[in-house]
Amino acid sequence: MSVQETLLKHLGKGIAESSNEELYGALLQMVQELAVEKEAPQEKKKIYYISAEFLIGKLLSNNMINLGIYEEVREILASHGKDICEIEELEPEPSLGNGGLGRLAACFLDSIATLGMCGDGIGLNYHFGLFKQEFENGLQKETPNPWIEEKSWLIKTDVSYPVSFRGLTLKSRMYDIEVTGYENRTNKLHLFDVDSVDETIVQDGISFDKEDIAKNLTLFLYPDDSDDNGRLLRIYQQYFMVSNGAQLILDECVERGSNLYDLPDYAVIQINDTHPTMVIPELIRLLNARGLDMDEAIDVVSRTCAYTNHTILAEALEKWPMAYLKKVVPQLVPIIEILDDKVRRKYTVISKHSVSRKFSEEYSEKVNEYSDESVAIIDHGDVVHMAHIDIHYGFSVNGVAALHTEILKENELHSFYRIYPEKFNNKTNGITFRRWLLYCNPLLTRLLDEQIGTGYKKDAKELEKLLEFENDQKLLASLLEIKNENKKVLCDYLKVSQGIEVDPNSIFDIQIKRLHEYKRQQMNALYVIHKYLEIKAGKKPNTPITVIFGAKAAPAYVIAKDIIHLILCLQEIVNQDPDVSPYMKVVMVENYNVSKAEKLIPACDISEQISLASKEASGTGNMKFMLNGAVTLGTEDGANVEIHELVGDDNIFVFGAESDEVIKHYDHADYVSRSYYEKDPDIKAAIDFITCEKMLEIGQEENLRRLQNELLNKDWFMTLLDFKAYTKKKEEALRAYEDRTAWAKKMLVNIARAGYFSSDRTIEEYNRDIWRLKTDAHETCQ
Ligand code: 26Y
Repeated sequence: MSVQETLLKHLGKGIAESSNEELYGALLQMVQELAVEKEAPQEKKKIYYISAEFLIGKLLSNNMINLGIYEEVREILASHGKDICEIEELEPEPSLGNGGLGRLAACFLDSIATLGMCGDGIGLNYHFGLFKQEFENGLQKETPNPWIEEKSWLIKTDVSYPVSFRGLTLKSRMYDIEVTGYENRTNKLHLFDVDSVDETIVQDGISFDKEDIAKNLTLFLYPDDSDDNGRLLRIYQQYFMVSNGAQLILDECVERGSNLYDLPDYAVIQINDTHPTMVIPELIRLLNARGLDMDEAIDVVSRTCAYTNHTILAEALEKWPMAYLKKVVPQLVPIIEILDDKVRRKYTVISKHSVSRKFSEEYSEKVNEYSDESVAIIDHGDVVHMAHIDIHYGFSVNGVAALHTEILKENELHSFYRIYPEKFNNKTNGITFRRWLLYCNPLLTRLLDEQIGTGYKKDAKELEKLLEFENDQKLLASLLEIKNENKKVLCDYLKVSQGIEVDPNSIFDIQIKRLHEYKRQQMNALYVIHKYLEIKAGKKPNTPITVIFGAKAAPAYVIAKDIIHLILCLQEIVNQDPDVSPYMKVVMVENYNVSKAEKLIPACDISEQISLASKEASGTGNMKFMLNGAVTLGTEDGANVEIHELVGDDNIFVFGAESDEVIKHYDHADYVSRSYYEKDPDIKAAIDFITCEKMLEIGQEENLRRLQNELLNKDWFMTLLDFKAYTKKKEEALRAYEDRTAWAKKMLVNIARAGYFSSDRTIEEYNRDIWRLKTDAHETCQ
């Protein structure tokens, strides 16, 4: 049956006579059916990607692209007077993640299926995704963000497992979402839920009864990116996820022929940060129950699990007090104690005899330098260090960008690296080009198709073919034209959605990511103040600039919310000031999410990646911007370092202290922000402005004073250290923009070199070094 016939079958009436809602429903059903048809046989060995977050974003268009029917559907609809974009708008966005880590998991699922690998995701079916952000009186307000409707991507299965907590056993329910690969197989995202969850217990914004686990277990995605509160519920969620995951994995592997002793031949489990770490003791417990003794079970699990670290921020490394675990999952406690005991014994043996078959003499001395404590699982305060379980009892530990992995090896996890150098490896993050180029930037996609052919869609490295055209004036002009078109589309959207008018001929400078002090949105805000004061003093820029922010702050993260307040106040002051607004505008996009990113990224000229060096593990927004022809203004942090290497000095604007210097400041505790304020009149003026009369007139004094005080007396992420270098580099970038041809060349080089950041490359490396699935010689189980 043709696409048109199938669509009509689901509609039951003509396209022109159908409403957009009816068309959306029919398309969803049709795509669902086509996806199921592409489910492929299970292979012997399978990758299970287990993650508390899968920030999948809207799926309709993405799936149609992967199934190869997007263009056809668009044309059919258009021929009946229907606009596919309007239909897309009807889909609610599943925001089942906080930010980078969750979006990475979604990109990885796309690439795993696209590369034809047998692999599923395992997570939780949160009824409300990351809170919806509204601005009210210049402050962030959080409201629930429902996404599950009558017609949805969720397929209810009859798979169910018992999961026991202390004094409470719940029966789970598994829902599946089809994961379509680009012109390849369909895999699954398994999301676990409980039927008893009750959405009516949510009251007054996003608050609810934290005690009633049967009703609240999968109600909400945890809205903190790194701060912790409501900790017990988080343990309930994590255990529920991993216990279901472990039971599913064991059942599936047995069905494929495993006798459980050979589990590593059937499964590899990638643990996405420490949130799913309890899968290790849970699998050991389940294997014990199925007849393996403790040592056998530990050995099997250790050869099955691999761990990815996404942060070096101490406050984001999960540590659970033993008392909490005893309260929620007492059955895991004896196992964790055994895991800790084994680690401690090993080191006692080594330190007593200074010999070991595994370690050379010199090596074991090195181990002695580090007290047993730094690698212990349960510390003297009876707190369990989740990452330590992963590192001792997993076979692989990877960081997410070259610099990040080096910092893990040399600093954060150095004592582990001394013990297990062979476990450590880097896997620089990547993004799926299907969503972040083909879908979000059709104009650029079409230009690339015409210029270099379509091979880059399967082999992203082919984007380098573009380099041949570096001096092709016509192509350079087209790149500028496309950027301009995308900027116009964004202008229209900003006008309609937020009532803000922006000049499409201004320079679009964009910083979109979670709000966190280490990401330094406050530094960008200080730049806005600096520029405002300059324009007020008569120093007008040649080309106007539009500074765009988008960010959600964790509800309990006070300073982050103060920074949002500062930006919203600046938006008002700058945009209302007739002396300034012709030259500069500020936009804080409300409720930043995946769908908004898809609109913002293709329209960007300057990509702000300004974290304090050493703090951003990788970043993935930086890659999305580069791929869409934005030029990075950034520090030598995370994957920016690799972007710099790939594009060369001429095609990126790099500034600021490097990670070694930053780490030294922390080691010596010698950074004093106030001294920068006192030394430099520009810094002083910008900081003083935060609480000037004009600001206090429109803003909240408490918030503004608290933020100013933080910057002056603490500034833990060294905003003032880099402020001067930042403004200088930004001015350089703004000047460079004036030479349109030279700028277009920078755009071209960025697009051409972005191939490395395809998540297909990342996943191939995971498979080559960690998962070792057979991808061509099909070894199936039946
Ligand atoms: C412990 C809990 C509160 C928590 C919840 C979410 C801790 C961390 C997170 C999320 C972390 C995260 O998103 N990390 C980001 O991962 C990306 C993918 O690897 C990186 O690109 C990015 O630099 C890193 O901040």
